[in-house]
Amino acid sequence: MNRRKALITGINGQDGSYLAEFLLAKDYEVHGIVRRVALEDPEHRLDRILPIRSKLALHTGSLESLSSLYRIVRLVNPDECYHLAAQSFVGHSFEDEFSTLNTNINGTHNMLAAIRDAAPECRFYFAGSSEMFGRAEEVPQTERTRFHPRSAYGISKVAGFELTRNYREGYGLHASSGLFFNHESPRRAREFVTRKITSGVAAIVAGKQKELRLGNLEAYRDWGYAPDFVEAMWLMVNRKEPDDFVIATGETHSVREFAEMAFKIAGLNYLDHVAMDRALYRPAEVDQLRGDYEKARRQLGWRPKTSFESLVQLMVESDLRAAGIERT
Ligand code: G4F
Repeated sequence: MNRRKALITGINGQDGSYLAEFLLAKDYEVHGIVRRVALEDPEHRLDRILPIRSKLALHTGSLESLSSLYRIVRLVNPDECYHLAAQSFVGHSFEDEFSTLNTNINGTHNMLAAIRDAAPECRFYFAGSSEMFGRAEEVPQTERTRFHPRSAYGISKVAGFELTRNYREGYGLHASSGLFFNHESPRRAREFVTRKITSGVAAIVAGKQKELRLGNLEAYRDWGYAPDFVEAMWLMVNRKEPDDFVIATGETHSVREFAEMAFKIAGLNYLDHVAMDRALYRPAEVDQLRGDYEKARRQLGWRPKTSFESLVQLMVESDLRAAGIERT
């Protein structure tokens, strides 16, 4: 039997790399779209997929270019497409609203149009975000909670979500969106607060850094473990009917709690090292996110497997190891 073919945008991101490993383990033929500059500098730009690179088929293309995406989709003729690529750092979206909106909205639109025209039987997954709820009017947030995004990033994800829904309803595409709450791992980029904290802890233990400057410590997030979450993408795509699902842990913790626990795991008191920096506050903050994954539990049989404590621990330990600190 022919192997099923999956095409992933953002394959070298945290989620893309875990998803590629997940699909390879299921014997998929895995294709990824990367920028040309990434192939020229794979050690740095393809770092997360270097161990599996020989098992992947990589294609150069740009989300901004419908024709390049159309060409790749026609060539690969995938059974499943996971659209994960985006400008995903909310903080940066305040500095450059225009490129965030352009890349994220047009990128999603171009992918959907390429699939519709070149491979209409291909099943499509869109990486939606809990940032779409923004100043949420209810806690926990469900698939029925109204969107009130608080950043260009959140707005771009609402637009991508609506485009995906419209291609499903208008053109009959098997297109689903995951409303993913924050999901972290040792592969998280250091600009996001969890990894900034755990890599900061390791640098402090290694004596390379004295303090860690953070912004709003009172923001609450529903933090899960990325490898648990990518499985939900696959479950959605392989469901008979396309639909949208909240994927979350159902627990919420503050940035302060994350920092306190991360420092404690390394035997330190966060109060001795964390400095608050007003410059790191966002012009509009999302104060509290907590997702209700009941629909995913009932209809996909999905549930998170990794607790908040285990997540913080595995991230701290990974950064300590990377800093050359062996613990007993
Ligand atoms: O780690 P963050 O930058 O993640 P954020 O903004 O919640 O977004 C992440 O999760 C979304 C899912 O809901 C994704 F869609 C999105 O792509 C991304 O992966 O910030 C978390 C919180 C914020 O409230 C921020 O204000 O941490 C607060 N924070 C406090 N100090 C900080 C810092 N965030 C960062 N990045 N750096 C700080 O120093």
